Amino acid sequence: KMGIWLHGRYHEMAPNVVPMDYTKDPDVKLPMQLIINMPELKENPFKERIVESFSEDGEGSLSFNDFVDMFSVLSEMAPRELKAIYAFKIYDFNTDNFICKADLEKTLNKLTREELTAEEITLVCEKVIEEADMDGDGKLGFADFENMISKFTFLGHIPVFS
Ligand SMILES: [Ca+2]
Ligand SMILES: [Ca+2]
Repeated sequence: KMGIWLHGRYHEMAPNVVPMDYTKDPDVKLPMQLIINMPELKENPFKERIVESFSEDGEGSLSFNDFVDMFSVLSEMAPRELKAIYAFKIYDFNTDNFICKADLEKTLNKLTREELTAEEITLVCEKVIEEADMDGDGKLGFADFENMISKFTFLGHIPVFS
């Protein structure tokens, strides 16, 4: 049922491009600009990163499959572990598979909607990395990241669809 509803949502963004019939697996992608203007995403401070993280071509365009994956992961029913994998991807702004201090600063700025000063952000990030970095390399791999969200639970909640 969700698939049909999602197809309707995908179709309505570009009715001239998205066919009604998906049985022939058409090669259609919609650009990020259309997706981030959906009511579910447009107020989300992570909207560009969310869409990029689900874009198989990495350019931010979403095929219908990518689009379905995005809604599945961001739904309330998605398993916690899967949400953690995508939160890691979304927070990894420079896509090097680590969360470094700069990634974490950007994340915190967005999570707090830029209500903290630059100094406060720096202090919090240093503290979080110090506490979560188990192998001591100064950045967070996925295991460190899971450690982080168990200690600092507010960082585990990507502000998902509003
Ligand atoms: Ca990174
Ligand atoms: Ca580490």
